[in-house]
Amino acid sequence: MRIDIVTIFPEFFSVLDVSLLGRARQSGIIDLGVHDLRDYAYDRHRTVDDTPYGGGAGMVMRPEPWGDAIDGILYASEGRGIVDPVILFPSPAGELFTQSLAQQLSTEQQLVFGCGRYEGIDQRVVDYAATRARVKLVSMGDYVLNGGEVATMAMIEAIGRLIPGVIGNPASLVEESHSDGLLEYPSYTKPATWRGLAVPPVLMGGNHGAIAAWRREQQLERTRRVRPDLLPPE
Ligand code: JEK
Repeated sequence: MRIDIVTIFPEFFSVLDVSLLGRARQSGIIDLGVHDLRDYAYDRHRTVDDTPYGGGAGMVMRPEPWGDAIDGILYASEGRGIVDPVILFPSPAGELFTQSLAQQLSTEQQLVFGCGRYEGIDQRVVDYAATRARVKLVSMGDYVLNGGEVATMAMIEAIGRLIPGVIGNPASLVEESHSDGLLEYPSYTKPATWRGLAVPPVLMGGNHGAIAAWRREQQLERTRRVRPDLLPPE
């Protein structure tokens, strides 16, 4: 998968060199390009923001650098033989980013993330991008961040680990896909007793039916308690 990121904070994404995604990049499964929006600015001060038409607090990102950055990325994609890229704009006004969306996006050839800052990006950038590619506004959740970078990082991690060959143990993904959308059960490892706290005896007994039933009950209890919205109605 090819991933492009447009941002005024390109250094932010240096952490993608390490860990799981770092190995996926070295092995060629993920090809990452990080683009500094200021390289596409029109003035020597490399300005990317301006005051909002109609008034209001804060600044809005001007469309011109965005248009040129997007054009450049899509032109390079054509050269790479990429057919139908998806452009994602993290936004508090976007559709909620879910595991289901992560799964859908993990099968795409190319994802382009447009990371806004300030109060966001001139709407015409999104409208223009939609004339050139499939475009989605996506939100990490109902809280306000300072920009799209942290959301992009989380989305890349969630999507990246679903790409075959990226995650070390594919059995974990198989187990996840059978979890019925409930919260996970609690996990334990050695030692059997730690600071007076024992591992639940059922897990020490080797009765696989009893273990499966216990884990299921833990999942249901947890989900009822903290995330009843995840349970099917009735
Ligand atoms: C992209 C800029 C910052 C801050 C004004 C007024 C109510 C806020 C934009 N889940 C998520 N939360 N926040 C983001 C996100 C934030 C961003 C940008 C994503 C670009 N900002 C900012 C204040 C406001 N709004 C009405 C909400 C707008 C995000 C994601 N993904």
